[in-house]
Amino acid sequence: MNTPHRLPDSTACLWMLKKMILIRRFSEYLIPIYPTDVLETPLHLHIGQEAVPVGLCVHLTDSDTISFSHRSHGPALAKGINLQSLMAELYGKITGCSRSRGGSMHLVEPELGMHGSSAIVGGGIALGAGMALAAKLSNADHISVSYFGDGATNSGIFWETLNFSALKEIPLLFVCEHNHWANNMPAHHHMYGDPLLVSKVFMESFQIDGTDVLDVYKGMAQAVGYVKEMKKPAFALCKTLRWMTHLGVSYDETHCPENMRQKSCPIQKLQTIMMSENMIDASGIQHIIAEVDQDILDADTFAKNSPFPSPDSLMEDA
Ligand SMILES: Cc1ncc(C[n+]2csc(CCOP(=O)(O)OP(=O)(O)O)c2C)c(N)n1
Repeated sequence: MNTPHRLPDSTACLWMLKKMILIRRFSEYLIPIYPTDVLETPLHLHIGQEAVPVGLCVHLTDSDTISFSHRSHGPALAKGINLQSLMAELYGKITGCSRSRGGSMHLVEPELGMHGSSAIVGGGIALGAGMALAAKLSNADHISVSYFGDGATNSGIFWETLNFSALKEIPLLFVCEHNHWANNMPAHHHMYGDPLLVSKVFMESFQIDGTDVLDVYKGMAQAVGYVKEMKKPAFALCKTLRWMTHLGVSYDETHCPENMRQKSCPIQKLQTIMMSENMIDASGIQHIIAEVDQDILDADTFAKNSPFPSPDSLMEDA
């Protein structure tokens, strides 16, 4: 946990608090909707894991690119995806960010560096590397982020991309959101040791407490700063907890019961520190929640009122 004198300024703290609340409230909003089957997509929620994408994205510019995986809402919202086009995509509407073709696992917003992701575990890692290579070849200043879960570290593409990016010195930040589970398989069943031990052979590596947004803020400042300055790859391992079952909207009471969730809640941790530093009070927090909830309601109305794609458009983009 950061000591107060290392706190980011109040603008950064407020930004991070708002983004984490947005990811949390957006996810919670979907919980009762999902079982009614009006959403045309599976859902992999980010509840409890908000600190990782938020503590990362606070350091990224709109030009920095990012690829992520099936668990996409956290990084997409942290990077700034339009809430209405995200909601419409979940409803399978033509106004969705992928024009209804992608669903939750394929969120795009090119203007903000989200050019595409992959639901194939590990697939997004290579997309991130491609974007980093493009940045290098065009002498651009921006960097690329490959954002993935611990389950992706046993895929061949992970190792290939570590090797390729170190060899070619591309500006790529690997961010492993290590929530200890790949579907229903615990990490020690599919992972030999800790990916950080191995990544250190290839590149500069950072270990981060992914349940504490201030630790993510600090670690990512170093990791992002390194990639931007050295124009070389780096690796950030963020250990966090998966509060939900792998898929869907149930809390994983077996592996992450209520007391564990309370102790590890990244939003509670930041709120407590900000309140003790007089950066915000209880009514300020309520105000943020009310604003965020209104935005979510507006997005829901927009999505519901949007049309489905017409059958004639089936082969468009094919
Ligand atoms: C190549 C491939 N194998 C299997 C799957 C099925 N699958 C979807 S998500 C998942 C677990 C991924 O775990 P992790 O990468 O740790 O991400 P998390 O769900 O924990 O965020 C699996 C096995 C898939 N989509 N792609």
